[in-house]
Amino acid sequence: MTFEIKPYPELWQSLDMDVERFDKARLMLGEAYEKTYLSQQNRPGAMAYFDNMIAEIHGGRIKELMAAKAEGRPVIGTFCVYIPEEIVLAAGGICVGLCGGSQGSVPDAEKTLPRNICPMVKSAFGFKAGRICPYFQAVDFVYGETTCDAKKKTWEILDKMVPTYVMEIPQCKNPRDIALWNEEVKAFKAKVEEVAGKTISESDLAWAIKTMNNKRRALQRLNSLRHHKPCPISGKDGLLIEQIAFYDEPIRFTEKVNELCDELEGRIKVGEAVPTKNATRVMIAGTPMALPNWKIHNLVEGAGAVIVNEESCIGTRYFKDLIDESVSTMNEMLAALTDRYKEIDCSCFTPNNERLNQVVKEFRDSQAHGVINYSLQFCHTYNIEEIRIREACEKEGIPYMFIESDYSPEDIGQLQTRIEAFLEQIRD
Ligand code: BJ8
Repeated sequence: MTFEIKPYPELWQSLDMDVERFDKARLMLGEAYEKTYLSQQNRPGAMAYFDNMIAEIHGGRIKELMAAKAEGRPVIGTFCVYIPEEIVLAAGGICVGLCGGSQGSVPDAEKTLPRNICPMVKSAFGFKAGRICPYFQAVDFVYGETTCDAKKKTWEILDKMVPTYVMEIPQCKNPRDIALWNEEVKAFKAKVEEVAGKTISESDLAWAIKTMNNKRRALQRLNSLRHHKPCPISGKDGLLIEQIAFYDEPIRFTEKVNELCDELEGRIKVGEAVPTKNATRVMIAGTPMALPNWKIHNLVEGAGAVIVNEESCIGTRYFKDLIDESVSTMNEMLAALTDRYKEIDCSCFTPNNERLNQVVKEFRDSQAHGVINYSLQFCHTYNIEEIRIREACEKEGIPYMFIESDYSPEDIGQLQTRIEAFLEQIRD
């Protein structure tokens, strides 16, 4: 049976979308999904839930968002894992990730933005400019951040189309920077409370912290199962779940990830492997791969290897750290949030030595044969940090390869050749 992303033209019309164009994009995404995902052999049965999430990505989940809005619960779009979702959840709201991973919306952005900036920023902006993303149409407002230049200047332009607020994320982690950040977290809470028409209580926030910690624990569990040799699930499926984490309802998502983990534990007991017992194992490090950016995973796994870890914000940077649940006053909890979020080792910080150690640690934990460090084109901070990641890998004797790419298919042939040569070199 052919996979289909379900059409909801009336819903899209009510969201003021370009329905005709979006419907074409829906068909293309469905085809790409079928080709990339449903062609895989020996997938865990519990992936059916995540397949259905994709089938309903432009309908079922949007209806849930609209139902929440009808109850007065805010829906807030974000672009970075530094924005504390716990606060949105505590106010009864929903947080959705709006990072763009599609080439289809880039030309819409290039009508306004410069061409030589990050494709993730262009793709996200293009979704709004072209009215071709129901999530963008559904949000009450978006909350950007000052992580990189491309993002922070784009917010000024995006604000003309959707109310855009900005959290100032410092670029260093000295005590005065953390104090500023803590103030920004408080300001975010005030904004969310204003929109929700509700004051967040201590018990609301404690519940949200627990809920998000549970979600992160489930993702940590999945990640450590992927580290098992042989690996019980493909990297494409692992990445898909990490991408869906930014759209799905957190409690349901946690349950479904844990169900999948139960199944994977069963697979490990009987030695079931994806794709094969001796598959070459690759770890990815670098910039996030937003839905539907499956380019590198497709190439690596298409060559018979398996990806066993993503050191990325759509990956371990999102879930490796938990929030201290032992504190109980509002100020303590906000400080605990700031404390946990500052552990995210994005390349926008200087210095960012923690990331060097983290890449080496994840390489060892995941029992990978080599690291592919991936940066989106024009991402200056990750591109320059590549030098130090390469040096750290060389020092530890870790086989290493760097890829800079965008969302277009133009470099696929060249990347395939390079990836195959790398896999050949690191094979057991
Ligand atoms: S914490 S990685 S989600 S900023 S790739 S848009 S940095 S030019 S995505 Fe990111 Fe937050 Fe950091 Fe993570 Fe700019 Fe680079 Fe593009 Fe980027």
